[in-house]
Amino acid sequence: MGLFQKFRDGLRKTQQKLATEITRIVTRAPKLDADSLEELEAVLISTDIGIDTAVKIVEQTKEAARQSGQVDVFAIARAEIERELGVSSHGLVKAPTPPTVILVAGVNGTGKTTSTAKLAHWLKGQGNTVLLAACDTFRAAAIEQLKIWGQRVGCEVIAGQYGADSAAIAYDALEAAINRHVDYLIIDTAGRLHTKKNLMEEMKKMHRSLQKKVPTAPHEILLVLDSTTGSNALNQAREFHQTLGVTGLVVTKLDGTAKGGIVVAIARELKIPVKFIGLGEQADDLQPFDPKQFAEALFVESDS
Ligand SMILES: Nc1nc2c(ncn2[C@@H]2O[C@H](COP(=O)(O)OP(=O)(O)OP(=O)(O)O)[C@@H](O)[C@H]2O)c(=O)[nH]1
Ligand SMILES: [Mg+2]
Repeated sequence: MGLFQKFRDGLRKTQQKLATEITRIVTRAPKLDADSLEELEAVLISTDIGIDTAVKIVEQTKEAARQSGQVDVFAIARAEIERELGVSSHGLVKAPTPPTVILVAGVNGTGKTTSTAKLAHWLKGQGNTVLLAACDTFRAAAIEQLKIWGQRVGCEVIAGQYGADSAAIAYDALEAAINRHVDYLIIDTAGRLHTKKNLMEEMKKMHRSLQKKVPTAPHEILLVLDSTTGSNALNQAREFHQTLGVTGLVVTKLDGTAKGGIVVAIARELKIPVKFIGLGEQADDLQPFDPKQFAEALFVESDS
């Protein structure tokens, strides 16, 4: 399956909702009267795209209708989304000398462990060697979960005991990554609420521990956000960013929601690049984020 088709399939719930509703509004009132424009705004907002973006799309639609009477709402929306998300996609940072160290953070259940494994799978597909570190020593079965994923995607997992100091395991894993000359080390961490000070301190400790070994590590701090949690995801991101200095976002579970517009709201509000999106539960369901493809997958009239 091509990359774009993956995007299309994963975002189908949001796309179908938009296509159905926009088509209904435009068909009923091609000249787009005030009521229709209001309805259009409500539909856009219902996908969590954010009020500012919804208003901009509606304003442009109104202007286009005034000028020509012929309006392609989909094209207007695509252009606006692309403009807001920025033209270029942001790849992963690469350390000048390997290993590139990626720390994966987020609240409970957002998809950290699966995204860690999917990212390893993707990096391997690009010809890299990858080592995983099981630094969630807290949740029952978290270590086994990562080990199973490790087998699935063909990556070794460095792990310790439950209850062990996650910073010490991160340090050992980095040492192992250096000794084995791997290209990437990806560190899975325990789910933590952004409001819990001691848990956020633990993240910082992990960070310092890595820096003792490699001063520039971690090279990426990826925050995993669950798209189905709406504005909560935004609040989480703000707090994590303040404490940790997040370098990129992974927005997961977009396949399970009709509120995929949240990606736009997140990117605009936080100014942190969305680097990957999760579009399913399989190893190859994590895709590098591409603003143009995203806009095209979301706003398309027919379901071809
Ligand atoms: N449909 C779908 N499910 C996902 C996606 N990403 C993760 N999941 C599912 O979400 C659930 C939680 O994923 P985990 O990776 O265990 O989440 P976590 O953040 O590591 O959870 P904790 O370690 O408990 O904090 C699992 O059932 C995953 O299969 C996605 O992009 N799409
Ligand atoms: Mg986990």
